[in-house]
Amino acid sequence: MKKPDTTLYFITDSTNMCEDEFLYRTEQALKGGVTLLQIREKDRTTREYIHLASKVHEIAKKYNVPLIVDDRIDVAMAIDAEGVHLGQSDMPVDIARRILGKDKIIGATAKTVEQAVEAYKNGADNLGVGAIYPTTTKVKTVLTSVDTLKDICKAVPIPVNAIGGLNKDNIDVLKGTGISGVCVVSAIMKAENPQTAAEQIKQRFICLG
Ligand code: TZP
Ligand code: MG
Repeated sequence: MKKPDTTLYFITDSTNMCEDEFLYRTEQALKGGVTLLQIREKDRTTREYIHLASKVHEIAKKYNVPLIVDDRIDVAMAIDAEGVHLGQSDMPVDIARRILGKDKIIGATAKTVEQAVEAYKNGADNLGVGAIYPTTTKVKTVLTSVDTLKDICKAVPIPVNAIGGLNKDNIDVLKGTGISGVCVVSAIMKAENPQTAAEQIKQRFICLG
């Protein structure tokens, strides 16, 4: 469980979508080859988050894809998700590790080599680095250069994923950086066909070699 395949890490966003549409699109993405799934909800009550996360978890299990809960260790525990993702203002990785134990996946956001090394030393299993490009997804972030991404990949032995504004037509800049995969929200969530979008992004990433 501790070695997630982060090749195509899809992060969901239910903004402006009814539940059925959201779950349908999430399942389409899984059919398209998503290897790791994260539920990311910023405006939900705890009860709503648990409700939606447990539905997503049921779907993810059908495809044998681990589910990561963004920010909320309590929600992750409530639904027995496979892991959590923690940003720089969320619970520190070492505390989350102590609470969740060694078998859960803990991912962390890093924008500098220092943050990456600290997260790794504190027990993070994987890192998300970005934003590489400006994003239309609601998030407080700044741009991270491809050079910093490369330096982070060299500095830590855990999988590093690029994130932010990525789609099938702009990931070539990531060639040679040492990343293990890409994190994508809108390029899949808002695609006309989430399954095809997932297939194409995965294919393009694999072709980068
Ligand atoms: N962290 C940095 S950028 C981002 C997060 C959560 C959002 C990425 O979304 P998109 O739609 O793939 O640009
Ligand atoms: Mg967060």
